[in-house]
Amino acid sequence: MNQAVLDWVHEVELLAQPENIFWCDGSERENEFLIAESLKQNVLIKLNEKKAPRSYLHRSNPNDVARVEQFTFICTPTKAEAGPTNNWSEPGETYSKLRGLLKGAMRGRTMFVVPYIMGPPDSSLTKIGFEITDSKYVVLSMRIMTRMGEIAVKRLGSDPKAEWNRGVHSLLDVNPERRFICHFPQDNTIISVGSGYGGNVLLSKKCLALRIGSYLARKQGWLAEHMLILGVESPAGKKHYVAAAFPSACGKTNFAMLIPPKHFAGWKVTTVGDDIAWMQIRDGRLWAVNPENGYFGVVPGTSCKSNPNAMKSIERDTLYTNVALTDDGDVWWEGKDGAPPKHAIDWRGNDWTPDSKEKAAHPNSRFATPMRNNPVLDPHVEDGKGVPISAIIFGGRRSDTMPLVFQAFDWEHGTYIGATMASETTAAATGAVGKIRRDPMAMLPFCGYNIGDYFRHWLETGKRLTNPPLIFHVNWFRKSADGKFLWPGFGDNMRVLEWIIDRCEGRVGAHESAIGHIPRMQDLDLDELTGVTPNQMRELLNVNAEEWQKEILDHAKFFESLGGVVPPELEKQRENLAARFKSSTRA
Ligand code: GTP
Ligand code: SPV
Ligand code: MN
Repeated sequence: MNQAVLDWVHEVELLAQPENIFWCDGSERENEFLIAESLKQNVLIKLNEKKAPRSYLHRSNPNDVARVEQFTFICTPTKAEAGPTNNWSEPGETYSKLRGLLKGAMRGRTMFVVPYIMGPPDSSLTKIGFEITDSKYVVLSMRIMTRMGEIAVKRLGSDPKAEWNRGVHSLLDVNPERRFICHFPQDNTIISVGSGYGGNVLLSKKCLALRIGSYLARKQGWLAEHMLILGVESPAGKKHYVAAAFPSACGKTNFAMLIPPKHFAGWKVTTVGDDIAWMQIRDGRLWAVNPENGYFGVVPGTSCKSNPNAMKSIERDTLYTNVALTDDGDVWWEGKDGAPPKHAIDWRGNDWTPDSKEKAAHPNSRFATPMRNNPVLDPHVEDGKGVPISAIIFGGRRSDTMPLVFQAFDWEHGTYIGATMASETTAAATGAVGKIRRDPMAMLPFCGYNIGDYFRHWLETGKRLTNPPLIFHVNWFRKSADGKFLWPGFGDNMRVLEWIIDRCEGRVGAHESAIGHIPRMQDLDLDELTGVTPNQMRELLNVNAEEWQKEILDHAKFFESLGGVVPPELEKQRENLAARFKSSTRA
């Protein structure tokens, strides 16, 4: 074992004083042992082996069911480096505070050391991490979500100067008052205490792959993004890859596993990743890898109708968190196929019937499942050089203003569209749900440095691309006056994806509007689309000048709220946008 790792583990051991240390090797035997222990200690409930083979249910503390953005900190030497969108705290003081909290925190408990890599084994972007944790649930989840064990130890080797991420996690007493998720980008270090849930504690994911990842990406000239990656093959056999940034719980997993409607016979969508993309420039193009090895997906709403590929992926080997347990040992959630069970145990562990006021599954209940279970896994998912990206798509939940789809005029305009995107908030983070907030590139909670520098990094990246992806914006969530979704979404999103691919191939038309290129009705394949009237379709594609006046004002307010860090190119983009509206109303 690398001496630097040994020294660090020893240091944490002296501080947290665990009863013993368990070095994880990622083997099957180890997995069986940890599951058996977790069952004994009620960390896991075994599900009915016939209905959900090798699958388990975990219930988190009801005070601990989502990411906590208010307790997430970027600890850079200066506040300016963290920028206006991050909580900042001074590194020295923060280390002291965390040391105080970790002192003796693992007494009488086992301290696990989890070695893992993020990225395909032969990618130049791949990163090594070690996570120390006192949670078996975290170890079992990391085993699904990352390439865990020996592979990381071998890759690190014995060089004491080799780069690797130090992650320390302790549950403490799972108390929101002692819950802190702290990142030290300069030290490649993460310390997370007081939570046992998802993005707060699976340190590989949002903490390393996005917050530390984005910091490293800027330094090293690549992009770490909150994006799915999918492959789409036409009946003629031509394949494109696209990456899409939608905020948390806004449809990435669903889009990445899309099954085209019957009318699109011969089209095929394959998944490279469902949450995170690491992209680098080669031959003037962007190439993307998925650093993860599994999916940590939203459960409610997942059904054979909405996402059959996700249903197949979670048929077995799945670790569920905060769903309901049926009397026959199966899992249930709101939106699952079939009638609700007459009785179940809800996510809190209480009796539940269809008459209950409470939800059976928590709105942010999740599955963790290995990506190899995905029936449409892309064949290039392990390819270290990644897949070439033809289009980047931004999108969010907007009940008004944003049309179904539009295309940016160029990279700089696309960067502006990403920088000003907004969405209604969801249950993936604690706090109000359904409130509109600006969420640049879906990275608001995940950009590990100053957002102004992040925008600049996007603009710079564009200049280095001779064959840049085209940039689009989509909105699956526009609503009619009576509050219903206008667009059926899910598989029918293929109709929009086809237009996007055809734009990349330069073989379909569009109308040039003030906000970008928008398909005319005849540019979209709407054959056999049910439930959308021509009027609704017009509403979906409509750019309402009044709504956009408000939107542009809100962009200005947002940029202003960032306190002068926004690059002038993007301010100019807003002025151009406003000017295009003026000239189009004059015309
Ligand atoms: P994170 O894992 O939090 O990053 O979320 P995600 O972006 O992967 O979102 P996901 O695909 O899990 O979808 C979240 C919710 O949005 C689920 O309840 C879906 O059913 C719903 N959803 C996804 N796609 C669509 C769509 O096209 N239309 C509508 N109306 N709902 C959708
Ligand atoms: C998200 O919130 O974007 C997620 C879930 O993917 S979590 O891993 O909890 O951050
Ligand atoms: Mn996510």
